[in-house]
Order: sequence, then C-alpha cells, then structure tokens
Amino acid sequence: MSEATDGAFPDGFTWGVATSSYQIEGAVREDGRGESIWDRFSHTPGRTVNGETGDIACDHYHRYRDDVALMRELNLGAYRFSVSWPRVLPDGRGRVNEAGLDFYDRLVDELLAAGIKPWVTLYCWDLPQALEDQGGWPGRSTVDAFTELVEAVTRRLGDRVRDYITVNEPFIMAYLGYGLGLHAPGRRDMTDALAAGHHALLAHGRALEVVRANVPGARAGITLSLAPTYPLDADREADHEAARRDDVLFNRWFLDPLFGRGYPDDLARITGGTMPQIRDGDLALIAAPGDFLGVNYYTPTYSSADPAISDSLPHPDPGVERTALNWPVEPGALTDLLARIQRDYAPRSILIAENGAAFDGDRVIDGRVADPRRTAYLAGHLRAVHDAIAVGSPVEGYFAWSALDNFEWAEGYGKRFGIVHVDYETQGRTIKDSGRYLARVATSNRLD
Ligand code: GCO
Repeated sequence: MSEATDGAFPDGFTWGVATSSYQIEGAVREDGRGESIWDRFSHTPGRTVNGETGDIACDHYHRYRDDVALMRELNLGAYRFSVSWPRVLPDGRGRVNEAGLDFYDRLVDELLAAGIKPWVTLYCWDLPQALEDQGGWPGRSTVDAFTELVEAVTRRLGDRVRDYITVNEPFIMAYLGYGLGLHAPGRRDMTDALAAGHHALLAHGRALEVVRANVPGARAGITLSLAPTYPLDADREADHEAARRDDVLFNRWFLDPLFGRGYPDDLARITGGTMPQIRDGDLALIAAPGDFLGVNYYTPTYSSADPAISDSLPHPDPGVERTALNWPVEPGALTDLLARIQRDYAPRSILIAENGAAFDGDRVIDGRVADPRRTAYLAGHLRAVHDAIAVGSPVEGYFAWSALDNFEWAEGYGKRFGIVHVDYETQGRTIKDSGRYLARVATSNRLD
C-alpha cells in the first residue's frame, strides 16, 4: 500500500508536544527573573478569569525533570518550549541573568538525556515589563532588544539546540495584546497593533540572522496562528466579502510579507489603524526564507457580514462539535489550510507547531483520565495532516498543544488543553487517554 492509503507518516516525521514559559513555569520571582507584561497584566484586577496568574502555574521550573520523564514515557521525540525573556534579561536588555539561562541549560540536558529533541521558541509573549514601559512592541527599539535575547540564548544553548522558532503567533500578540486589549499588555490601539506586528516580523528576520550566525546547522522559522476563512452563508456575497477581509486579518497580514508580497493593501482599512513607517530593507529582511513555516491551527473561521454574528464563532452546522472555548471542531479545514498555504506560498517545509483542544470534564479516576473528545480531536486532525501530506504538503512534524494542562492566558486555568492532566492543588500529573493515543501514533508513525 502507498503511504497515502495505509496511514503512515513520512520517515523521520517529528512527534512532539508544545508549551510556553509563562503558561507552565511559575517561579516568577526566582533566581533573578524580572517582571513580564503577563505578570503585570494577570495581577491587574479584571484582566483574567478569577484573577488567575502564572505565579505558580505547573511549577515546571522545579518539576521539569518529572515532565521530561512523562514525555519520554509517551515516546515523544521532540519538545517545543519557550524561553522566558525576563528570566534571561530581567531588564529586557543589557545585563544577562546567568541563573535564568541555567534553567534552560538544565532542561536541554535533561531532554537530550531522554532522547528528546529540544525545539526552542525564542518569543512566546512574555515581554519584559521594562521594555513595555519604554514603548513595547509598537516601538522599533524592541527589535534590537530582542536580538540581545537571541544572542544570549543561542550562545548558551547553540551547542546542543539546533531548532528554533523565532516568534510565536505575532497576530495574537499584536492584535489581542495591543489592538483589542484582551491579552497583555492590554492596550487598545490598532495603529499600535500594526506597528507591533511589523516589529515582531522584523524581530523574526533579525533572529534568523543571529541564529544562523551562532548555531552551526541551525534550522529556524516563525510560527503563525492560521485559520481558513469561509463565508457563513455561501449564497451571500456579503459573507464572501467578510471572509476575504477576515483572511487578510487572520492570515495574510503575516503570510504575505513573510513570503515577499508586502502587506495586503487593505490591511490598515480592515484593522482601522494606520500602517507603521516601513523603512528600506524592512520587507527584504522579513521575507528572508525560514527553514520551515510553523502552523498553529485550532479552528476555522466562518465569516458573516454582521460583525456580531462573526464574533459569536458561528458555524453553518448547528450541531458541529465545539470545544470548551466554543471553537468549532473541523479537521478538514486544516487540510484546506495546508493546501492553500502550498498553493499560495509554497514554504519549503511545514511544521504543525500547535494543535489541540480544551474540553470540560477531565477527571482523574483510579489514576486514569478518560478524554475521548480530545482523543477524537487529535485523531481527526492527524488524519487531516495525513491527507494534506498525501497531496503534497511538506509537513515534517506535529506538536500537540499541550504537554500539560496550563495557564490559558486570559482564560486562566479552567480551560485544559493538556494531554497530561495537572492537579493544581498537588501539582500531580496524570497522563490522559489522549496522551496514550498520541504515544501510540508517535511510536508506530502511522494513524492508529
Ligand atoms: C501559543 C498558543 C497557546 C494557547 C493555545 C490555546 O501560541 O503558544 O496561543 O499559548 O494556549 O493556542 O489557545
């Protein structure tokens, strides 16, 4: 049988799990770590559900050995984690906190000893508050500060870590953080959001250069949150137009400049902001090819001409499965997305850098967590990835979100995405059935 029909994934396919620093580490005041915008934001009343913060989170900073052991038990070959910028540069730039780097040093050694390949995300949203106080991502100087972080991390880890993600989900960071104010730092200005997005892309371009200069045989790329956009009512022209606008917002804002097309003409109008100043050389730096494109996919977008309807996350099928965040579950949309990326942008390689789901009702009973809906979610999406590979999408790996239940940003701890359950009272970990499922697929390298 051919690969396309027997459910096999390509030889050497990467199977992993992903996390991010602020969502799991805790230990926010230990070993010289500085304050991040997520510390400040989550401690501001009214910003997160129940005022929850990442102060303790999964206590991964102290329990990383146990967590690596769980990944090993699941036979996963790769772990994608992010580096906390204020742990390494407490003031955002300048003085390097060696004790902060030591943590990642220990983690990398632990992973390598377990036969797990580390994938380091250089930025997943925990900007040092000191830099926010100087203007944050809407200010161009943050790009220079970021290169100091990339220097420090690659000089310390580059002898052992080859795979880097530069910037994670610049859309969410810029749009939710600076435009809508729903994420840290909680600012609400679309002109700032557009500038933040531009600077995140410049930071990516500069990071590629630094990683390649410091790490022999490095592989580096950006990860984007992407969602195919469809008209809610396929017979309604206005819904088609809404889907086109949402495609600019959710996908083309970042894909177009990364692949050398510059920004979409109507980006400013669609966001309601003003475009930042784009200097000579900016677009070339942004379009320097990465070694892969990281795709984070969770749910499609159905667009309506009526914004109130669009905001309610509608779906043409009223009975569609929905996650605890009300996100429609539609694996076929991932196949569509991957086909479209190949048709319009043709990256040399693709990594599914995040995919997963929160569902209510995970309970530990006799040392087991039965989570059939999460297992079905993963199975459906792996089938979708397999289908895309069969028609030529160059997907080289899949990282489930997430290794552990964790701090789901403004949603707090109530929304559990883990393939491993965390009891936040005791910090006990229990592998969920979905984790066992992923382990089987990873071990056989084929659909279960
Ligand atoms: C990321 C993600 C995660 C979220 C996940 C579920 O890019 O790292 O946004 O932080 O927890 O996407 O919402």
